[in-house]
Amino acid sequence: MRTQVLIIGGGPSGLLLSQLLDKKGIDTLVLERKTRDYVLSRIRAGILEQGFVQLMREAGVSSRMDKECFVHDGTVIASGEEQFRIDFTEHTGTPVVVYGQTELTRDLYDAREAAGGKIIFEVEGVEIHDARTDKPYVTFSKDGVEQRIDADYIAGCDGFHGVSRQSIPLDVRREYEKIYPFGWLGILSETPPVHHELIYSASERGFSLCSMRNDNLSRYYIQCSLSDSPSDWSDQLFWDELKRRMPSAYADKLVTGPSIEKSIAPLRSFVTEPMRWGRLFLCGDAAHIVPPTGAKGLNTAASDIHYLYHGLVDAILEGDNEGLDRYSEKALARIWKAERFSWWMTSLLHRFPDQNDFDLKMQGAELTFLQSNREAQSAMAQNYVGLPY
Ligand code: FAS
Ligand code: PHB
Repeated sequence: MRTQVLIIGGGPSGLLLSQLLDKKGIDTLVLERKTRDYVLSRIRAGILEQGFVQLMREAGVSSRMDKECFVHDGTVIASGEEQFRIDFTEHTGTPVVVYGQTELTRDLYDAREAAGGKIIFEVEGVEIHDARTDKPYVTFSKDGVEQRIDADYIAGCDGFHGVSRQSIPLDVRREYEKIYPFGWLGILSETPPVHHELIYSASERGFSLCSMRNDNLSRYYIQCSLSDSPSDWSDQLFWDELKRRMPSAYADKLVTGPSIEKSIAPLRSFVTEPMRWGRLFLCGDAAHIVPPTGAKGLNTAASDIHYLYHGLVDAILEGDNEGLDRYSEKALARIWKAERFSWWMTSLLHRFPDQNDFDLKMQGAELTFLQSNREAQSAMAQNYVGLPY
């Protein structure tokens, strides 16, 4: 088999790239380790920057999102009983969109199927060969049969635990990592959101976040210990702890109900450089991870896809390689700004086990400065709605 662009990974990065290239008449093939249902069972991101929304529109996959999404002009930041609002639209002219990653991935799968896109599920043992030549190829097995696909380019969209990043030699890769000493316990409940916008709360008991997916599907998170497991947290224990970590004005009107999903995500900051190795290009979580506090994970995958999509179109249709030659440099420039913002939001709102009284005073002063300074709020808003591509 042969294709122009082989995409490893059928998550949002791989599917969006495949759909965008297909609309330009460029042949792609997606290799996915799991089943479609498994991919869609993972509950992840919820906030989209306008850049992501524009890419979904350009890909012709935005009609359900445009109909069903929420548009948020701001967010609440709370500390104990104190709370204030950051107005994104006032500071930047741009809102954010609330539309679950699960739904946009479903829309992308439906679009690929409608377009006759080639996706091979449940592949095993994917290996990348000759990435440094102009004839790269991939081998893998499917239903026990060894297969090979030759390509002009390979996009590694296979997430943090994928094979693509590992295919770049260790003496070429430079990796940067910070592991946070806590996780996020998240639940999904068929209950009305406690507030019409998100509420990021810092409390002496730890961080919490109130988010949503629609008028009757809420997403809540609390900071938890890395030694916790979801089974340690009954629904009642979760609801009681969440209420302790938000202003009582919201806790008193929180509608609780049975969790329909409960999981713990570890928090890390991670970047690998470079994001290109010959004709292999890394995108999204395959190249970088952020703590979800700044809602940047999925949105940095989008800017990678933007740069790679335009680079591949210019190279394949015009013979102009500048976009591909500058891909890693341009993608990393924006990624590091998102890493900084995600680290800053996480440091601002979480309790760290090794914090001393001075550290707590610094955290409190940072929050008070953000609450009282218009320029600080403008800087936070610019980062949250998404810095330019
Ligand atoms: P993904 O990991 O989504 O997709 C990679 C795909 O490649 C997967 O389907 C995988 O099965 C496949 N794959 C892996 N290895 C393969 C191989 N060898 N061969 C073939 N296929 C292979 N971001 C936010 O903004 N907010 C959040 O709240 C948030 N919560 C998260 C919670 C968790 C538990 C995780 C892990 C991430 C979370 N993220 C969040 C970040 C998340 O949304 C990612 O940024 C987003 O999924 C990135 O998409 P992809 O780059 O497509 O990677
Ligand atoms: C979510 O709705 O899942 C969500 C929202 C904002 C974040 C992280 C997760 O910062």
